[in-house]
Amino acid sequence: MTSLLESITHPRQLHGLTREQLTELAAEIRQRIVDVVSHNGGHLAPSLGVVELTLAMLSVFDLEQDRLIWDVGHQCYAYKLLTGRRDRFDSLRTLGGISGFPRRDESPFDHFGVGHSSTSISAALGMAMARDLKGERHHVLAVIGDGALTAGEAFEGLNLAGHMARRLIVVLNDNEMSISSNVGALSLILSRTFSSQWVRKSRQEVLRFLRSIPHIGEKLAIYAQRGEWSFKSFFTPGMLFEALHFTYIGPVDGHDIPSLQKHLQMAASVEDGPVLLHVRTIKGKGYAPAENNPTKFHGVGSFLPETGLPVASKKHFPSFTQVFGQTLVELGEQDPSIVAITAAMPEGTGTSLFRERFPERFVDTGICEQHAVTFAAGLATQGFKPVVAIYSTFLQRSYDQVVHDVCLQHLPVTFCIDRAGLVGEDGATHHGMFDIAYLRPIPGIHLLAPRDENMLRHALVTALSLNAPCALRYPRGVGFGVELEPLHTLALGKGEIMLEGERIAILACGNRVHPALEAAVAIREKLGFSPLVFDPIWIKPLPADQICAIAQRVDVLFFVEDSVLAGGFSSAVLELLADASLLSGKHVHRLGIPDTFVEHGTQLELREMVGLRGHCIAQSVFALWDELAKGKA
Ligand SMILES: Cc1ncc(C[n+]2csc(CCOP(=O)(O)OP(=O)(O)O)c2C)c(N)n1
Repeated sequence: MTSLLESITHPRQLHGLTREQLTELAAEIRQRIVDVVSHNGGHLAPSLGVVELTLAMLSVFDLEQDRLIWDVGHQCYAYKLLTGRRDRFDSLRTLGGISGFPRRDESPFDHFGVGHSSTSISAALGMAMARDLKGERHHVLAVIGDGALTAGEAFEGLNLAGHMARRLIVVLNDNEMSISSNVGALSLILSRTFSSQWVRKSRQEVLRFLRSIPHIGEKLAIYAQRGEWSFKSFFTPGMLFEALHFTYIGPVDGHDIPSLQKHLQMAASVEDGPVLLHVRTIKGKGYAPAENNPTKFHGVGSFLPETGLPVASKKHFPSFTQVFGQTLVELGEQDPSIVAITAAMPEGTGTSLFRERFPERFVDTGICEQHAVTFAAGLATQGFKPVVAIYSTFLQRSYDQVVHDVCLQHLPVTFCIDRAGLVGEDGATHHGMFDIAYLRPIPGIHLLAPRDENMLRHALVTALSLNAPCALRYPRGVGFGVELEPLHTLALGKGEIMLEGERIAILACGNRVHPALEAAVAIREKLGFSPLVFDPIWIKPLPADQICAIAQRVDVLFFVEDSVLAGGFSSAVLELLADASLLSGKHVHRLGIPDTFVEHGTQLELREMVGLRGHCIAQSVFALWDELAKGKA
């Protein structure tokens, strides 16, 4: 049997398909998504949930004219399959393959690049204004999840959209889930439903009542009848959006293609301002393991498609995240002032363990990194010890809050920055490359880069003992399998010589210390002497005395960091040494992330690419050593 999906070469072909054909296509798309994600990993449940919505939008709108922005973009797999990337879909999230998120440089149908949440309404409104200024007529759509709608930026977008009153369609993809269950008062409003029978009955009663008012009654009834949806909005979540000057349509069954098409057309017909189309979907729809456990299947590694069980992994050791989560619980047992805070990532950050043990001292703020930080600052003013666990890339959102609300007021907030460094398959939007560079200049902050799981535990207990702002950064993935020691605090601003040596010093930070030690073995074998390997442990305050002493002992300084070179750890050390006039005559070589956005691939591939693996470090040392030898010859 020929596949319908294989016959789609342009999304406009969907306009001519029957209801049955679209339903058949939905099944084929689901199958293809499950097949590919079971190999490559990816955002399965979000993508499965919007298959019908994607088909309906593509069959109603002309995406060569109209603009469509997916919020976060992790749900775009069906869209990619239907907009020219079917043949490359097997390469999803792999090195050199297509991205897991929409990207403007990947397809003309990807109208806006995304990865971080809650940007869609703002971007769509900008596009709507541009359209109007240019005198064009196309539609602009933003598709935003109920999780993404919890963020401030989404509300800022709604607020201005209601004020500007431009033609704009916001499709709310409501599956009652963020990664975990959605949180906040908004989610309670969204789940407010009344049976349509109840709405119809009430509608008739209200109309009868309005008509009975002398003189103006008939007019009032006409206003009330203006649209069933706007009437319904009094009794449904629409109240909120109507108050923001949106026309509210819905809720609509997000798996009923004809109904979606009808309501999308209705939304497209509204001329006088923005519309919010409320669509109810089931996360993971059509694949039982994902429907049954949408949190686990939000983002997954490889799994067996028949069962949904993970493919046996080579993971031998617990991840940094798990070690952090367990240690936080251990510390929470001893110290009732510890409060754990996450911004919609309880599982991802390991704070779900704390939530289970101390529900009253755990807060999931929703996708609200800015609020999470200021909220923590508030707790800290009252004698609590908030631990804010946020991925490096998402903490970028709360930079001002870290500066203004925490550090400027010297508040003891501990930032646990997971996914620091190259994260792998999620790619450019998700690498935690910048945290050292953006935190280092803030007065009063302490910054630790634990090299392994043991040091992560010590770093956490140290941070909580400081009574000052402190951040610790640690990477995605498994640790190095070191034996866990009893917890102890670390001496402030003291690093550790990991290996004594001569001539060359390798200053490696965080998760690059063990690979540097690996490189040192190869260097000793090949060059006949051992380099010195130093772990600063602290990026701020730097172990200045130790670093200056090392610089006086060797001629070659080698730096290794899983971070941008611009403003990162090596920059900090070079500033220190330049200020101390200790750089003259030194040969300096820096390994880290160059001044470019790094694409997607496995963590190993990407680390290899930028030269951060043990053997790459050794190769770089050999290359420099050869060059120096040539220079002397
Ligand atoms: C600023 C930011 N914080 C956190 C995330 C991580 N994240 C990705 S998807 C997601 C949940 C989104 O929920 P929703 O918008 O409802 O979409 P769904 O996955 O349920 O379809 C989160 C928290 C992110 N992408 N961006």
